[in-house]
Parts: sequence; structure tokens; C-alpha cells
Amino acid sequence: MVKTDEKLINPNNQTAFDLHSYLKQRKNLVEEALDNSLTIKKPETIYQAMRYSLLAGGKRLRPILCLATCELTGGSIDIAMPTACALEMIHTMSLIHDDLPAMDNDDYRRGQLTNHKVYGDDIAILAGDGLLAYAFEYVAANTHNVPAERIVKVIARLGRTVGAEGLVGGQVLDLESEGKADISAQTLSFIHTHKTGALLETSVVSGAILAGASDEDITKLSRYAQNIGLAFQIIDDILDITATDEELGKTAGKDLQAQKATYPSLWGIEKSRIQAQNLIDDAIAQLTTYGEKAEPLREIANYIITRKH
Ligand code: GRG
Repeated sequence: MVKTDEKLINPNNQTAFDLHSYLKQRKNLVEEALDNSLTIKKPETIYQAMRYSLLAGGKRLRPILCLATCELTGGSIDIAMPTACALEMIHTMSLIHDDLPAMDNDDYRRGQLTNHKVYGDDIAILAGDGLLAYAFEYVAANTHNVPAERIVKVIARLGRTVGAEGLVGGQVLDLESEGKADISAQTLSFIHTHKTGALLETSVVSGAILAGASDEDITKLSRYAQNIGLAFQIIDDILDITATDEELGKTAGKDLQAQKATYPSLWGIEKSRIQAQNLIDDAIAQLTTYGEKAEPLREIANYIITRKH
């Protein structure tokens, strides 16, 4: 049973909610669970390659969101942790494949060399495939004390999020749009709701599904997630222009170099920031009925717009 510090998650205690401590504590829990989720077996190379990227840090935003909504809607960290780990496995595999020469061709990710730069393209592809398959196995085999139909719902949702209706579809349109100067706001929105938004939404919603949340809760949390997902991408586009390689842990300025349509290229930086703020305001408005219990989700939404990496 995972023990959490009540003060971090219950702002009714005298101590004000401290997002920094909350994220640090949750990140530590997730790191430990991820480390335990994947041990090295034979053939060692593939396990090493999978662990190289899975344990390379990152904000762990998707698992943290999943744990937070599960708790918000009456569940526990324990029942959501296998799904939280699976979300990070899926996210990590998408980064490995995104960085390949056939896609974005990046040398650095999360402050270290990309998977294919260390293990070669062939092993990097397989490490991504291995993580993707393992994510589904991990949820199915390790989620306990949750009715089977909720687990099946989560697994189905993960599948939809990964495939052509989610990450894969968004990535394809992104590749097809490269170098085209006349991308519409609708196309850009399709790319990002699929490439980035879908997995963030599934992270939020899967925690609630595992906890047995009502349809009404799921509708509100989905809208919260869609808003933070789009705001996250707008800020990502802005950071690609304004942040340094060191701050990002990857090469900055790649969008401009690849002549990618981005929100700042469509609207300019200032309007993009305003749009992101409007989305965050709408996301936070979805949480009104939960009162102070939703403080983690509220503060995560605010963090998304102020983040520097
Ligand atoms: C899923 C089968 C399958 C294939 C992958 C390559 C691909 C298809 C999709 C690309 C998905 C992608 C890389 C989207 C970008 C998402 C994004 C904004 C990543 C950065 O997320 P952060 O900032 O990163 O949360 P950290 O490192 O903190 O986890």
C-alpha cells in the first residue's frame, strides 16, 4: 500500500498545497514503480534499450495525472499505478519512434542521447515495440482490486489512443504537413489533439475509470484534459522558440528548421499565450464541483502554462 503525505494532497490541512512537493513526491513514486516494472532478462540488449529511455526522467506528467484523477474520484494510487506506468511506457515508446531518422531525426531527448543514437535504429524500433506491447500486458496482469470490466475499458481506451485514431493518426498528418506553409488551424488542431492531447486525455480519464467515476465526472475530466492538452502543445511550440537546448533537454528550434506549422507561426507568440491561458481557465472551470480536493489538478493546469521545459 503506497503511503502519501496527507498535507500534499489535502489542502484542508493548515499547510497550503505545494505543487512542487506534490510533483516531486508523485514523480518519485512513479520512478520507483517504473524501475520495478521492467527487469533485465535475455536478450539483455533489448531490455537495456527499453530501460534506457523509460528511466531517463521526464516530467512523468501522464502517470501523475492518472494517479491524481483516480484519487479525486475515490480510488487509490495502488489501483492506478499499473496504468500510470503503462501510460509512461506508451509515451516513451512514442518519443523513441518520433526521434528516429525516418521521423524527426533527433540526437537528444530528456537530456541524453536518443535511443537510436545509442542502440542503433533497429534496436530502437524494437525497444519502442517492446514497450508498447508490455504496456498492455502490464495493465492486464498487474491491476488488482478493480472490476474486470473497468480494466477492459482502460485497455480498449489505451488501444484507441495509440492507434490511427490517436498518436499514429496525429503523427501521420504531422509528417504529411511538414514543409507546407499553408496549414490551417483545423489541421494543426487535428495533429495536436491526436499526437499529444489523446494520451493526456486518456491519462486523466483512465484514472477516473479505474476508480468507477460517474459519466458526469468523466465528461468534466475529459474536457479538463482536452483543454490542458491543447494548452500543453501551444506552450511546447512556444518553448521550441524561446527555450534553450539545456532547458528542453533536446534540440530547440527544430520546428522552425523543419518549417513546421506551429501555433506561434499561425498566431504569433503573444496570441498563442493568450489562447493557452483561455484553455487553462476553461480547464480549471471544470473542477469547480470538486472543491479543494481538485487542487492538484488545478495547480497542474497552471503549471502547464508556466513551465520552462
Ligand atoms: C504510438 C504506435 C505508436 C507510434 C508512435 C511517433 C508517434 C507514433 C507519435 C508521436 C507522438 C509524439 C512524440 C508526440 C509529442 C508529445 C509531446 C508533447 C512530448 C513531450 O512530452 P513531455 O513534455 O516530455 O511530457 P517528458 O520528457 O517530460 O515526458
